[in-house]
Amino acid sequence: MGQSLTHKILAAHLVSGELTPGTEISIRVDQTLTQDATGTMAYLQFEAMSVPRVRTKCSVSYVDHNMLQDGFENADDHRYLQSVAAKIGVWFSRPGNGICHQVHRERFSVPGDTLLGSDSHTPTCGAIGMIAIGVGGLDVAMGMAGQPFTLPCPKVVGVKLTGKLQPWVGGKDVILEMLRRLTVKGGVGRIFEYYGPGVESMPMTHRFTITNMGAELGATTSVFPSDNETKKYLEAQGRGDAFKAMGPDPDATFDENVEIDLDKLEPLVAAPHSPDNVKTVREVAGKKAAQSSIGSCTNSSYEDLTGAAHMLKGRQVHPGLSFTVTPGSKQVFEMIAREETLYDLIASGARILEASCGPCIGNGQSPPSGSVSVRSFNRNFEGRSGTKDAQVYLASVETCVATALKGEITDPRDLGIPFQRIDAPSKYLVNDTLLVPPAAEAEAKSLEVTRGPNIAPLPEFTPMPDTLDKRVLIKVGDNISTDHIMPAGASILRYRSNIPKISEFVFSRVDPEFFKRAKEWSGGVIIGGDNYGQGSSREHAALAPLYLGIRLVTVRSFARIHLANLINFGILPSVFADPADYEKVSMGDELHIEGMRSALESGKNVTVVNKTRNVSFEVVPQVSTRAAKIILAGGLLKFRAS
Ligand code: MIC
Ligand code: SF4
Repeated sequence: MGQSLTHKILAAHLVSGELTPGTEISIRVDQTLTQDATGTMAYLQFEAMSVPRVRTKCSVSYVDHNMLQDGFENADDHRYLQSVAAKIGVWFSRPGNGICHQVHRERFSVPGDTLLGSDSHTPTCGAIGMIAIGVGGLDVAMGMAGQPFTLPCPKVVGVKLTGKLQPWVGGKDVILEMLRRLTVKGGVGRIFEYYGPGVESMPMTHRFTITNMGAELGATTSVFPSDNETKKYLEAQGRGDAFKAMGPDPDATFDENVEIDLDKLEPLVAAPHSPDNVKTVREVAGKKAAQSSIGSCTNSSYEDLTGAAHMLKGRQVHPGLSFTVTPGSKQVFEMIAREETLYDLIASGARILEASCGPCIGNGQSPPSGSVSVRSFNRNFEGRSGTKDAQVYLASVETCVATALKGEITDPRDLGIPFQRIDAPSKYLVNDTLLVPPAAEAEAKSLEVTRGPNIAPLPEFTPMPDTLDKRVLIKVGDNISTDHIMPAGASILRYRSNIPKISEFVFSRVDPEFFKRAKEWSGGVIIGGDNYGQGSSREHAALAPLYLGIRLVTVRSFARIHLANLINFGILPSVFADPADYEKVSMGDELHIEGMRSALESGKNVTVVNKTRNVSFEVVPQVSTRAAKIILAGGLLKFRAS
């Protein structure tokens, strides 16, 4: 029986376990990446391990999220990150060099390698034939320290692409079609492996968009074969020697199968407030829009921006709408500047932002109240844009431009502009001046790490208690994202290296009284629905609740990265044994739980007594034997030290 590419790469990196879905495996980590919003924690944790230098083939620290610098906090974090990177053997991508996933694919991606990144869109590099997984900062810190990465072995879903991308249809529409069919939880515990005749003709820029936004399916990662397109891409980056042809065996079989006929796809959008609320553009066309934005790690490549400029050349952005363009990297920015593409964008009325995450993470460019914003980004959770009642639609670059020209949501096919496919350049402009190599080992020893006053020490980690007497602090519904739990945006992101301070904002956009209650009640229990914790990799969504005294989260089901983060910091993730028991608890109920430790030791369920309602129910810890030990110890750092 033939092997999938996924199994080939996993098998080559397997340290323990077998490739049987659901069982625990550990894999060797070749590369890591961090970004500044999660990186400060990751490096503080790495420092806490007392390992002098990273033990990976290549580790890179990016600054791309917290770039506003309205106050000392971001700048201090950047300085800390640069100084610690030099010392411990990590490349440093300076502010201005671009979004981690865009730069990593350009300068560091290697077919067949594994990559762990403290950002949920790390799977972007899967387009080049890597197994690239988004995880919390602590897992990256462990990877940098040379520890294998442990995960439940995912199922492999073969996604057969047939046909060819039609004019005005691209990678964004492919992944939106996947989201339409499978939903934001359809990918949990799965790796999506793309193959088939439709792949051969698909340019890299579209592949990167698909693997990037596979994160929105909740998937472990997504992967494409490394083929002739990959070779051309790496050669155009001046890195042809990194190429290695890799793909599934011709008779490979998969655990599950999906097939998409590219000939039949049409322009799609994800309507508010979820990436899986997918409709055709024509279904929502005509809605007045106040903003259209191109950018983010999903769609801000050279080809994306050149295509946008081609559509905009000699035309004007609609006067009722603000149009922003954020290049994905310095490379993209330099190339469009050199080729006057930038001129066409500016002349049309576009507002050009620096190469960073920017509006995607709510750092500026919030749309007006109640307005429609159409974005080439990957997430449209309520309030993420910084405007709670904004209606954010996710779409391809072409749909964003069509909307910018018309001032209302517009299918690019209805614009009357001739379609021009933008070919990948045979040479990208390579200028790595903002990429700083680590200091040599001998020199590194004497280097000082610079810490600003915003960097607070990590919270204290204590073993799991046996008995919990706590109240239900909050009860939430399905698909709660980490943006709900631990919001981002300009006013909060600055505290990413200060857990006591950032904990004041936990659930603040869902329930402004949450922090006050958590303080008054000395913590409590969180109750949730399905797919709890979807979205980002930010471990602050576990660390800050821990700091507030939360040791138990009970929901109907979890998203992958958040589940791992809860375990890493010693919070017990559990699901209702009977999902209907969700109805047996309300906010404020007093709960009594005994025997947490023995339940974890024996792998048994935990009984929760709801004293307020005089009922009890069982919850099932979502832990492997190893995870149970981590929680008992009070988190991964404690477990490792013991
Ligand atoms: C996001 O897109 O939500 C982020 C901001 O990139 C996060 C990381 C973070 O919260 O720092 C992610 O995707 O993991
Ligand atoms: Fe940055 Fe947005 Fe990509 Fe997250 S999704 S890494 S915030 S561009």
